Amino acid sequence: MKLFLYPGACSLIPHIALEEIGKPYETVTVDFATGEQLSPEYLAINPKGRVPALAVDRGVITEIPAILGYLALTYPDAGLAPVGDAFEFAQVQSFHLYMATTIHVLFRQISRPEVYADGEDAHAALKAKVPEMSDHYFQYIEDLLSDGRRWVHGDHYTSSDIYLYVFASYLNMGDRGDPEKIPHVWAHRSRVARRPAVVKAVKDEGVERLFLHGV
Ligand SMILES: N[C@@H](CCC(=O)N[C@@H](CS)C(=O)NCC(=O)O)C(=O)O
Repeated sequence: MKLFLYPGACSLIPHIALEEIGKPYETVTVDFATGEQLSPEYLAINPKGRVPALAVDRGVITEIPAILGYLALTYPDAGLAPVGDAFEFAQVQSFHLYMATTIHVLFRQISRPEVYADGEDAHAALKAKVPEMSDHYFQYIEDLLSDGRRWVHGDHYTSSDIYLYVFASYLNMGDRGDPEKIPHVWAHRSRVARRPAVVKAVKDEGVERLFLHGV
């Protein structure tokens, strides 16, 4: 397996999942600084011009929820999702999609405001709205964790925990929501950060400052 990533980007989620699985894989850095994600070579791999992309024996998989679902089904022994129970598996997919379609899309208003509107004033307005909506979207997860559960879905660590950990860590950037409003999410982040697979992937990407800060 070959994972196309950019250090510290959302591609860290499948990178951690691959570490948890423990099977051989390699990583390829797509250099956003030079716009490599839009190069003809990379667009031939992922025509969407984004990371992550996971190349496997049968082709390329894009979209984090799809990659995580593939890994969970292909390596059931890693326990990244309850693949033997359709209802519980749907809960994991539901959480992945919540992260992908709400929080991830919201944070893109900061990293890529130009895809939503033109002009400096519009970009400033898009960015200014993020902290309020981030607090709102994270509150749903805070409520979920406030019954004292250790992991997102209860007693078992799954890929949902990886997804949450990465996006909660982005709050360290200081421009997108208040960690103090979500103490259960923040404690959960520290639990995930103690896992050897997480530390390994974060260190391999050289992004300790954002992802291991304050854990
Ligand atoms: N829906 C996609 C989103 C992927 C995405 O937005 N990736 C960002 C990095 S976090 C990216 O490649 N950005 C490059 C760009 O927008 O040019 C997924 O879940 O995989």
